[in-house]
Amino acid sequence: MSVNAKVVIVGCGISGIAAAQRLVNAGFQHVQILEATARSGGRVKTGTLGDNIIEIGANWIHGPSEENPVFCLARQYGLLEPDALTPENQAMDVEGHPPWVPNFFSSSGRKLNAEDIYPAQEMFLELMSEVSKFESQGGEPWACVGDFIRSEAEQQAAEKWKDIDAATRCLRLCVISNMLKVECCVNGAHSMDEVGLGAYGLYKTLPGLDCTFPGGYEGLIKNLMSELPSDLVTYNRPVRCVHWNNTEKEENSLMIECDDEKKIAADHVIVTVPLGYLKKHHSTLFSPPLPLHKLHSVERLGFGTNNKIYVEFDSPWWDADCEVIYLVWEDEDGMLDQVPDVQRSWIKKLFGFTVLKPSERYGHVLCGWIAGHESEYMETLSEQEVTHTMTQLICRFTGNPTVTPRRVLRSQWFHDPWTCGSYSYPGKGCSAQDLENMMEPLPTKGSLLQPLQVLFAGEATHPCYYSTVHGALLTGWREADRLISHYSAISTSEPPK
Ligand code: 6YU
Repeated sequence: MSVNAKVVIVGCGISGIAAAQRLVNAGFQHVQILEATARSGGRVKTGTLGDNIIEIGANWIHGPSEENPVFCLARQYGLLEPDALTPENQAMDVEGHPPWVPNFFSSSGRKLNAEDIYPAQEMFLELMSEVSKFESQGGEPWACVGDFIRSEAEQQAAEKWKDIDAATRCLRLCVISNMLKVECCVNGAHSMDEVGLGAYGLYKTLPGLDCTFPGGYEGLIKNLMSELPSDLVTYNRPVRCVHWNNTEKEENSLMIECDDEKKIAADHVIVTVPLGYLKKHHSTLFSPPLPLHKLHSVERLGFGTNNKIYVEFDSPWWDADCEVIYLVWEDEDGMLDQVPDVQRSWIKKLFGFTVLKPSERYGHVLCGWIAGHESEYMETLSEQEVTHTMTQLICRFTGNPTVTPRRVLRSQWFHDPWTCGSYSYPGKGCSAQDLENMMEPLPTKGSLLQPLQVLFAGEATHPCYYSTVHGALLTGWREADRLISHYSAISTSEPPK
């Protein structure tokens, strides 16, 4: 098939790249990507800390197994370690919660006894797995995940832990606050009070124990880009407005206006801008504006911030087998995941660290995780202030006033003007229909206008793998396939010449 229609793709993240790859391979002759920044990859972004490769954006392949296209591509390009390729690794089903070896430290400078903590962790994980089931059942008892967890945990704590001493019971409730903060990071939400209880279960996990790219996630982008024509992407070319149903022009009803005033006529545009960007700029990005039902879904879906703070040390203060460190504040028995005074105590939102492994490769590097408005405030501080606060925090929790980080580096996704946060989650009142609305092309079905003018891809348009790289990639393929089927139908219905 050779198709002359002109397709413009807005954004060169994984979804835009995947759409372009599929269209070019199917014989589309005029495909162009317009990217606002000077690089490809969007939220797949690899950096360095000293000599170490670190991920500023996406970290893991979630569910690396046969059904995950990111896993299959990474395997094909030889980007994974042998461990990740084993059938045992692919078969492990951890439902989004890898069984990492934890260390717990408390705000009074003690390393906590894991046995005291496990009952709280176990209870929390059981409740989260109940949360996932509401979607299929309907009629949920609370509007948000936070309220459900708090009410159930309170009740169960009163029954199950009635005979244990008050200090241990209080500590376990503090652990639940910590677990809620972990979930804020996983979901990219400010608080679990903002995540819809009914819609939480829309997210589907894949089997496979999460793995990383030893040479960096961007290796995937580089490999995909090397298969595309080199002049396909125009960098530093932000799109200001997509004029659809443009009746002024005769040939194309679609015109893409860039920030530098350049105007590009096209037959189709695939918009892959992040939901955060869309929330902020939808009123100027589309003319005429988005239909109301689509706009309501843009508003209902959540898009929050999750940032990383990497910290490197000369020597470890955690156990050799430790994979994750949880920091438990002993004054947080109210099971809350938000701090009362963001400016003074933003650091309390950081749930802890994942440990970069193996240490032979990385040395002693931890990745701190912080979500929400506290994370957005952290972005406004200077590197020195962040380093100082991190140092104080670690000294306090280890009870060792001499522990000093060698280097610190943080991400700043909220203030990235082309992303405006990290990734999407289903907000309160969301349903599967909102994700359907997100992916619906314009003009909507039933219209007599030229079809498939504006198509939508990107992680926030996947019905069950939103917030992931594999979800984003699949949406790029989906929208390319929509156009491919459209043109195959036209070519087969044309009478022979
Ligand atoms: C994953 C992971 N991961 C951590 C952090 C972040 C994300 N994700 P892009 O934004 O890439 O591309 C759009 C482009 O458009 C971009 O280049 C812009 O510059 C451009 N653009 C914008 N405006 C424009 C304009 N006007 N004109 C022209 N161009 C414009 N995913 O699989 N594993 O470990 C993580 C993580 C800190 C920030 C992640 C992870 C999310 C992915 O990075 C993200 O989905 C995709 O890269 C998006 O690709 P895209 O093409 O759509 O947009 C159980 C359960 C609970 C439910 N949730 C669990 C999910 C867990 C998600 N976990 C994520 C965790 C981490 C740590």
